[in-house]
Amino acid sequence: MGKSIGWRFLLVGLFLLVGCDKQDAAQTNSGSGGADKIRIGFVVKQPEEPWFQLEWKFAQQAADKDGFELIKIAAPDGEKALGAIDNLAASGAQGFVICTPDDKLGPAIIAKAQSRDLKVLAVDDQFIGGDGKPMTDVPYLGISARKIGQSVGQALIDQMKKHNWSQDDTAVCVITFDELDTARERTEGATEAIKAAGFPGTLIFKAPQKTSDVPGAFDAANILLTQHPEVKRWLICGMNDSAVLGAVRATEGRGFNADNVIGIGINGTDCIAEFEKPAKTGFYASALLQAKLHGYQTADMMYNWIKNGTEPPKDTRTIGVLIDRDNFQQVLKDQGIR
Ligand code: FCA
Repeated sequence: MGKSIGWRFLLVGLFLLVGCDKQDAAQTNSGSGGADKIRIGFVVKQPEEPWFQLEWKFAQQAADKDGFELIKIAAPDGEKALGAIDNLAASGAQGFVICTPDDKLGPAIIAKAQSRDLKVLAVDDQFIGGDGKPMTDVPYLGISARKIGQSVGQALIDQMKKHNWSQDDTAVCVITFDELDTARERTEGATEAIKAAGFPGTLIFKAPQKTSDVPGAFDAANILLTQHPEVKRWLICGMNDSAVLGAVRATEGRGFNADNVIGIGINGTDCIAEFEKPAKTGFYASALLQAKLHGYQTADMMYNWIKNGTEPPKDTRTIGVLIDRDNFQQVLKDQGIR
C-alpha cells in the first residue's frame, strides 16, 4: 500500500514536470522570449540626458505596439558601443538604433554590425566615414540642424529687441562643440541668423566645450566671461539645452540674471525643471525637438526592416518648435512628453 502511493506521487510529479516543460516551450514559441522573436537594440551615448530617456520611452511604445523586445543600452564611449553590438548579437537581436558616442566610430560600428549580421539605423548623430564625410548610405534620422539653429538665432535677436537692449553692451556667447557635425551646424545656423539681423560679428564669441554636457558648457562659458568683463548683457545659444544651461549657470556665478541674460536651448526636454523654477532664469526658451519621432519612429522603422525587409529612408530630418515658460506645459502635453 505505502509503496503504491509512493509510485503514484512519483508519477504525478513526473507528469507535472513534463507538463511544465511543455508549457514553457509553448510560451517560448508563442512570442515572449523565443528564438524567432524580434529583438532590437536602442543604444544611446548619454543616458543621463532626459532627451535620450525620452527616446527610450517612445521606442518602448513602438515595441509594445509591434510586439518586439527592446534592448536599451547606454554606450558613453567607443568601447562600450562596440561591446554593445557583441552583446546584442549574443542576445539574438537582429538590428539596432544608435546615437553613437563618437560619429567617427561609424565605419567600425558598421563593420562589426555586418560581421554579426545586424541592421543599423543611426539616430541624432550621423556617422562620419573615413573620408571625413557623412556616411549617407547608412539610414539616418536626425534634426534639420542648421534650420533649427537659425530659428534659435532669430529668436535671440527678437528677444533682444523686445527687451530694448542696446547692441553696444550686448554680446553673444555661442557654446560650440564642433567635433560633432549636427552640433556645428546648429551653432553655425544660430550665428548666421544673428549676423544676418545686423549684429556685429566682433561681438559674437565662440566658447568651445570640451565635453557636451552641462559642466563642459559651464567651464567653456566661464573662460569667455573672464575674458569679457565689459559685456553687460549676454545672448546665449549652443547645441542643446545642456550647453545653454551650463552657460546660464556660469553667468549666474558672476551676478547675471534673467534681466541681462537670454539663453535659448535646443531639445526642449532637458530644460523642463528650469521652466518650473518659481523665478525666471536666464534660460528663456528652447527649440523643442520631436523625441517621439526619434524614439518611436526609428524603432518602428527598424522593426519593419527586420520583419518585412522594408529598408528605412536614408535621410529623415525633423523640425523643432520654440517653447518658453508661457507655453511649455501645453506643448509638452500635446507631444505626449508630459
Ligand atoms: C545630439 C545631442 C542631443 C540631441 C540630439 C537630437 O545627439 O547630443 O542632446 O540634441 O542630438
